[in-house]
Amino acid sequence: MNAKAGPPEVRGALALLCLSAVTLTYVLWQVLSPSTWGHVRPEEGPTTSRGLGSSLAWAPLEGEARRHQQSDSCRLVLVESIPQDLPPAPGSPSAQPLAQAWLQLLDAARESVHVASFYWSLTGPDTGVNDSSSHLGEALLRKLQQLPDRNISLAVATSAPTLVQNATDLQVLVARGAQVRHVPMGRLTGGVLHSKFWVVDGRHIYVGSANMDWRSLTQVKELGAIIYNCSRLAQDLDKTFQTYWVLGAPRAVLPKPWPRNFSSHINCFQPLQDYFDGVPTTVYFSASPPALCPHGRTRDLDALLAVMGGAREFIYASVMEYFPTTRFSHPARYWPVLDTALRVAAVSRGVRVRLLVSCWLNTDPSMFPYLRSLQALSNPAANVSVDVKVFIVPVRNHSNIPFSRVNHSKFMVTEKTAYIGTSNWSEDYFSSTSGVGLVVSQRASSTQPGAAPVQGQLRQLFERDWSSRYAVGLDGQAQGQDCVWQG
Ligand SMILES: *[C@@H]1O[C@H](CO)[C@@H](O)[C@H](O)[C@H]1NC(C)=O
Ligand SMILES: *[C@@H]1O[C@H](CO)[C@@H](O)[C@H](O)[C@H]1NC(C)=O
Ligand SMILES: *[C@@H]1O[C@H](CO)[C@@H](O)[C@H](O)[C@H]1NC(C)=O
Ligand SMILES: *[C@@H]1O[C@H](CO)[C@@H](O)[C@H](O)[C@H]1NC(C)=O
Ligand SMILES: *[C@@H]1O[C@H](CO)[C@@H](O)[C@H](O)[C@H]1NC(C)=O
Ligand SMILES: *[C@@H]1O[C@H](CO)[C@@H](O)[C@H](O)[C@H]1NC(C)=O
Ligand SMILES: *[C@@H]1O[C@H](CO)[C@@H](O)[C@H](O)[C@H]1NC(C)=O
Ligand SMILES: *[C@@H]1O[C@H](CO)[C@@H](O)[C@H](O)[C@H]1NC(C)=O
Ligand SMILES: CC(=O)N[C@H]1CO[C@H](CO)[C@@H](O)[C@@H]1O
Repeated sequence: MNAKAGPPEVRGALALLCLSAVTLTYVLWQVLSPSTWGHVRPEEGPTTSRGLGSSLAWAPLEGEARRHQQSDSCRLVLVESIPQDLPPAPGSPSAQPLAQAWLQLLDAARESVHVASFYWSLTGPDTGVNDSSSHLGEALLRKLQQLPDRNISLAVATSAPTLVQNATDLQVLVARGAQVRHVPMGRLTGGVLHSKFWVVDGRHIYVGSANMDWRSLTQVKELGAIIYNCSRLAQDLDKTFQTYWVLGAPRAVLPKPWPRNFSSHINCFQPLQDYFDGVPTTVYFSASPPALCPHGRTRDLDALLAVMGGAREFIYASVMEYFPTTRFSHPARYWPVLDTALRVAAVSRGVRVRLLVSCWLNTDPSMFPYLRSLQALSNPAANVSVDVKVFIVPVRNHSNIPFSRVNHSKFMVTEKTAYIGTSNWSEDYFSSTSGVGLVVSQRASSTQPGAAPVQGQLRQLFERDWSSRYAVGLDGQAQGQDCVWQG
């Protein structure tokens, strides 16, 4: 299957989305240079990933060529973590448990595992916590340690400086033969490496909100996707991994421009078109910040604007925090790009907007005026439908575990498209912090009536959360001072 095999009507719809994003971006925010929106060049010849370091076992060119010819049959599965003692209502939809999916993915590995993660903290002692809920993280670390014994190379890109001082995971893995690079994003772009994804054997992918942290498996609400047997997409995402790898080398500088072999041919304008489990699918990966977007790579912010701009019925978004400002520069600068796109959708196109924002012990109360401002737009009489709720994960008897009991998910769904990302919604996450976004759209299949398109599945998960007892309106108990669940 190749890019031309996809259904033309889906391709047309996506191109339109890109165009509306261009218009929005252009009009709204002059900082975003429209020059990257040019059409990508046709195939630039076979690319290889051999630059990853000669000692790494990587498929030789012939192997890659063979894999390209092999007909892939991509399969996408949504995965999630639900914090312990927070059972969803009986009969409510759920995705595959993340821990199970990660362990299976490592079992399936044959040649190589590439992992990008903000930080690592897979064991209880790393965090100074003795709690039985860390056992899944510890099992995952053991399986990662076994990879070199199975003749599978393990390459890790993580943020420098190290966030969790006492974590020993990476030393343990290096001792077993893993290659680790610490990417000094602070020096390079003023941000952090915040991406979270895996590329396995250049053919399977994980992407989502979870870091390599045991709490992501049992104490934090996370959402992600695994795509199996999809080498063209996996090799495209691996190019983003390669950008981190290059920047993690000693004394690395930001290439300007990036060499041509980092260019992407799969993007907003030319998404991959394929049948996923028989379902016609268009899909691409975005990246941030712009400095880490080689030619042809759609910027994460543009991807979000394209998805919002394409919505005609609804936009449901679940994010950890929502600030139409910068977060890390002082004084904060107003940055209304995403906020405006939501307002435009609601007012100009009558799109139903729902925003679910996490509220936890560390939530900055200065977020609430912005949420109330968005909510204030709601006017049913004029068909303007905007609703904001905050999601509070009850701490229950888990107060011994720091930085947990929070919804960390970052996703958005419209009637057309699902977006799964790694960025908080404030300016810094798009200007200096590295992240990736998965943008995917499926058409209900006439031959496989049982298979719900991914945007339908994600909508169900959103609606489950939106209507759960832990999601409360802004006029409810959460006034911004108190994100502790009272119920
Ligand atoms: C591109 O080529 C350079 C030099 O050979 C190499 O270091 C780099 O890893 C390559 N990039 C990709 C994405 O393969
Ligand atoms: C290990 O992997 C490399 C590269 O994939 C391969 O050439 C070699 O034969 C493998 N060794 C074993 C013992 O399987
Ligand atoms: C990290 O290690 C130091 C020294 O061993 C210790 O004092 C500190 O409590 C540890 N921190 C955590 C979070 O475990
Ligand atoms: C952890 O807790 C268990 C029981 O809660 C206890 O048996 C064990 O000794 C503790 N381990 C450490 C290292 O404190
Ligand atoms: C991937 O494809 C192989 C055959 O090429 C198949 O055996 C395997 O089950 C597929 N994996 C998944 C998870 O679909
Ligand atoms: C996102 O925002 C929260 C605050 O709500 C912050 O603690 C976190 O570090 C940010 N980035 C991540 C990891 O999502
Ligand atoms: C609101 O939408 C309904 C149904 O689409 C329509 O009948 C009605 O005229 C609209 N009202 C306004 C004020 O636009
Ligand atoms: C927390 O409560 C659950 C039941 O709600 C119980 O099974 C578990 O043992 C408790 N954990 C601790 C550390 O008290
Ligand atoms: C914002 C968000 O995703 N909230 C969810 C957090 O986790 C619980 C448990 O699954 C859900 O019910 C919430 O809706």
